[in-house]
Amino acid sequence: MKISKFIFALLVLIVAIVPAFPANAEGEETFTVTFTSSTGYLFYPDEAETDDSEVQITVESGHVLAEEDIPVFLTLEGGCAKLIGWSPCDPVGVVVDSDLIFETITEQWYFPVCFYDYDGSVIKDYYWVEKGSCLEPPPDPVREGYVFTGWSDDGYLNVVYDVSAYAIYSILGDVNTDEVLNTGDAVMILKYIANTEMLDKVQMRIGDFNKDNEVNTGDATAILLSIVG
Ligand SMILES: [Ca+2]
Ligand SMILES: [Ca+2]
Repeated sequence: MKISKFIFALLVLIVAIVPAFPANAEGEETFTVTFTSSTGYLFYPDEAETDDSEVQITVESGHVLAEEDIPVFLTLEGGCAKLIGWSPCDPVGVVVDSDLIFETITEQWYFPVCFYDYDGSVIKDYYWVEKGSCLEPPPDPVREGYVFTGWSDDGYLNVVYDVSAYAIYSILGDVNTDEVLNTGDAVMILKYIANTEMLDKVQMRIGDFNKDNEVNTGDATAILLSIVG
């Protein structure tokens, strides 16, 4: 008697629980497939664009996920990510037999690139640049009493990280590059004129102290006068 009561109670319990399982109109089981992203929005093209970072679809058990089931990824405003896959796997072709969650795998695809002068002022800001871009640097900046010799970072030639390129200058006349204008510079120029010292291309520009487009005794003299004066 006790056993039949138990069985009856069990049947009541089963009847109470069974409708709680998700089922569609035909009585088939359904599951929820969730797509989520921490780096952008997800949406379906035929629906209004949203700012959701998570979307869900409900499908029948056994449904095979197809391209049209996968939401489109859009990087967050001001962001820089590109979708490169899904975790734990590519959803396309997956047979749904339980609730599933797919999360975007993204990588940075846009990078800020900015050229600055020695004082931190912006010379040219390219803002967000696509990975792998090769950019033109801005024209050589001009600084009184100095010679522009290049940029601190040449990452703009193949952008794969955030690039902050600062203008590098040498003191005009400082051919021995000891960061001070001194008699050593004048001596080096005189040795160059006497063919006993070589100057490279950058040193030639630095050594043209009087800016007559050549390195000559006038530069050595002007440097010495500048030191004395
Ligand atoms: Ca020097
Ligand atoms: Ca000169």
